[in-house]
Amino acid sequence: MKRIVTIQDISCIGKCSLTVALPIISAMGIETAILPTAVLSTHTMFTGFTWADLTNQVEPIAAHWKKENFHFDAIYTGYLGSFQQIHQVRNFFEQFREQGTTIFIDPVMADNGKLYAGFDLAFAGEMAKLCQKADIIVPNITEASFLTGMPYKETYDESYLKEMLRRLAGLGPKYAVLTGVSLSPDRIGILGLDCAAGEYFFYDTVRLPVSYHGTGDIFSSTTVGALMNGFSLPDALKTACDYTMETIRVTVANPDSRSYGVDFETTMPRLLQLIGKI
Ligand code: PXL
Repeated sequence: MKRIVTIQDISCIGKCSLTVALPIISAMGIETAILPTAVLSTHTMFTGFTWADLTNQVEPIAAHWKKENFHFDAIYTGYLGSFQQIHQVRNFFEQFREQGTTIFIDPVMADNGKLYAGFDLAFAGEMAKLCQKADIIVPNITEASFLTGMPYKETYDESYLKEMLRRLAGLGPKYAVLTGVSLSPDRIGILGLDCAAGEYFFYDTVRLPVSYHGTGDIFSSTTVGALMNGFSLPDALKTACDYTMETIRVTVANPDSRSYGVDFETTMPRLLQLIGKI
């Protein structure tokens, strides 16, 4: 069985980060080790959340794993809490990257034109440097604007997105993928670039006029799970778009759904169908 490790926070309630990555990637038949960077009572869109920083645990945990000779087929990073944690993640890559290890960075820090609470431009600059180490990066357009210094635009065309991807490629990853790309009001999807080949790939699906927290983490987790199941990157991204959209659709239709996240638990069987497990 393949094993990945995902490095991000635990938001105890809120259906994002590790409470999404662990069930989704495990359900896809991949052993999912976790390296929690912080424990929060909820994600940061609630007011009054608690925060216990685990920065001082990252290095001892990595050292123990090294001693036990654990190997990972992929390292997937999401929400990181500080500058220092970016440095720790860089060291982690150096310690655990082997031939064939996929390094997948979701540079979670911003959306809708704004940085999330607690992040600043210095953090974005450091995240941009970390992207050099990645096989795949999956920023949304806001994150990509902070990573590249390009102005954020609410309305844009394909040439803006392609320019953004070329600048992301300049950071040094093998593949850059823009998420949440919408080239017409009722469609949403991804535009990716194979940086060495200079080839773009695109996929989109129906867009519903709603927005939920944690959908980016569902998208990234599904992409990593599909890659580990042998899917090509474009096919893994297509699976992630379809599963995320289906989950949003089911959540909107459920009168009892929670406002703080989507019902990925309900749509898990659909995910297993999409990857051909059932
Ligand atoms: O879904 C991304 C995410 C992860 N973890 C925490 C967050 C967010 C987004 O705001 O607050 C703690």
